[in-house]
Amino acid sequence: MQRAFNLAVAQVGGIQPGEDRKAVVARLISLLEASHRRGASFVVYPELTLTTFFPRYWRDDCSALDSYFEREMPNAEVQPLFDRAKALGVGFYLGYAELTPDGRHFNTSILVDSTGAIRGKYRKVHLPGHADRVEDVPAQHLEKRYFEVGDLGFGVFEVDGIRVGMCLCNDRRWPEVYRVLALQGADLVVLGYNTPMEVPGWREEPHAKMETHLLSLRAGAYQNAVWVAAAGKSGDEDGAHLIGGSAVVAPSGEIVARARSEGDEVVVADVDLDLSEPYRQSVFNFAAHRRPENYSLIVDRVGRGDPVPVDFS
Ligand code: CDV
Repeated sequence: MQRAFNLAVAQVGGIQPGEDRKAVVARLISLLEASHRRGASFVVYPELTLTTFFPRYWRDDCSALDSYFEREMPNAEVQPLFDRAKALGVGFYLGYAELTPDGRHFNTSILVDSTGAIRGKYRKVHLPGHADRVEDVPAQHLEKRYFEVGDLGFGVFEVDGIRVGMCLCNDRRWPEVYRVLALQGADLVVLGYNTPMEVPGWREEPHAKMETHLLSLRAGAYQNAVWVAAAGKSGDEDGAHLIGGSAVVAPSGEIVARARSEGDEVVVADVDLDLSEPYRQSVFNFAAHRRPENYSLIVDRVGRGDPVPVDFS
């Protein structure tokens, strides 16, 4: 890929429980083709793209949900997406539920280059929600029950000549994620999300759902001098409402492209990776200005605690 290229974010409208992989993959291919027609050489798909957002369902026996997981990638059902992308010379990011050969469950994403080769993998670290059943709510959010915390860290991968970092949904709200990726020279951070309006125990005004989503992307991009591209699963899913707002954000923190609907929609942005340079050479010149000796609390402490005494005598 050139330093300047067209980047597509493929927002996917709600996927209903009865919709099979074949139908979903057909939708993804049509979003891919629309992206390609608009000149895109890379497409970002959502988190858990291939099925409905199943962590909303309680099952006494977790293995009852194994049908929502992929045992290999690509597999026969997803192969047509890989084939079509390769034929068009388009790379992509895809989120899916991963079941490993030794029976581990992860919320995973991959980076695929324009030749169809998988160049990177990420397993979600910040799992939101809860592990126990919550009574009297329209939907559960059981990511802490159905997935293990990711064990691959935050990697940056070379994809068609550019450095790409990944994360998934709730990760986008944590500043440490972008900084760890930016410290490895990421030019672009890509992510997928499923953000339901109703999450048990999550108190936020309805208008703040979109605000905090976009704020997180913008802050991550600006404070780390990277491009950020985020694709959501959006709209109605089995009676639950997921926010839209799939977007591409420049290193200035400005949103340069954003979905208008809550359905299947391609958003294309004209990305120039070199627009990061002025920020990298001035305000966010990490080598010149960072003072990590003052940040040790970030890794030494997890939760909020008491102030650390300061000797100012
Ligand atoms: N899938 C997610 O990680 N969703 C979370 C919330 C809404 C539970 C998010 O941060 O969007």
